[in-house]
Amino acid sequence: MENQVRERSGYVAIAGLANSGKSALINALSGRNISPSHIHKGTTRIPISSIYMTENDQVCFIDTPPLDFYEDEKLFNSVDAICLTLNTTEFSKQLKSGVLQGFVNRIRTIPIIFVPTFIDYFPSELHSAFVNQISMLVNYQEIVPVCAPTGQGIKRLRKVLVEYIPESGRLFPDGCTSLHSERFLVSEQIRISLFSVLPSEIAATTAVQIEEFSIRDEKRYVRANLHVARHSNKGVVIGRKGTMLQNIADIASDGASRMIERPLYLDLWVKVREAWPENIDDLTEFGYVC
Ligand SMILES: Nc1nc2c(ncn2[C@@H]2O[C@H](COP(=O)(O)OP(=O)(O)OP(=O)(O)O)[C@@H](O)[C@H]2O)c(=O)[nH]1
Ligand SMILES: [Mg+2]
Repeated sequence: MENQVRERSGYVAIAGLANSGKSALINALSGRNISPSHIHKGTTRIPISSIYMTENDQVCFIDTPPLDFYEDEKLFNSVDAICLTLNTTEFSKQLKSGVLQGFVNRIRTIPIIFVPTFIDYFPSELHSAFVNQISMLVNYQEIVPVCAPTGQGIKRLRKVLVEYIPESGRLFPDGCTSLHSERFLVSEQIRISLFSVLPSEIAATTAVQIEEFSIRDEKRYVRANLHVARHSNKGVVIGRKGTMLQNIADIASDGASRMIERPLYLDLWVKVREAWPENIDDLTEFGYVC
């Protein structure tokens, strides 16, 4: 009898405290630079998805904002498995964190895979000590230590996660890379570029709002406003003779055109929306609150 190939398709959420390597992990697991990853705490503000596909398996990974600030219980209870990242450079503090323990206690029906991150800070002999400590404290499903930026442990983690995905027909069409619109993904690419060139406190308080998303001369044309939270930040984002803004546009259009596989022209404007991160109407307008 012929061996039937089993197809799996489903969802894995990535949860964890601020700066525990969630976004670096989704980028490594899905093989694409989709979610801004930066040392600033709270870089991820909205869940973002990235789909990994092989001939037989499809996994939609969902990166989430840090549990310290936000927990979308509905989302975490609707996935097939959760990767819970634990920054090993703050290992004891994170393990004892009330936020983390509360999360593990609340999520009772979804398998949790513990993922100690930043293991490149420690010699390999110590990695099993992290595994032992976690397994003494919680009723765990699996523990897979990783270093997302170098790719260490990523193959093994993918293999482990796929086992938690149910057998089913393919949920996502071939070639589909994310559940988000191209427009949203381009705005996140612009955010990634802000973090790579601006001081992090300015990048983190600059909202990207796309005003026009059209096709012109067979190119994707994107006009976007960068809303800074202070008047004094405007000059920094523009830079001397516009060099900083040009730099942001170059990095963002390079990343975005690779992502959407089409040439892209990016027209960026800097506006001031004084103290927007403290204003609920502004947060809603910029898509950070539903
Ligand atoms: N050395 C090392 N750096 C890492 C590792 N994982 C992530 N980083 C870096 O740590 C910083 C924070 O990583 P993120 O992926 O943004 O962390 P996060 O959990 O998504 O952060 P928030 O969205 O703010 O909650 C970034 O500069 C990453 O490049 C790792 O395993 N080793
Ligand atoms: Mg993040």
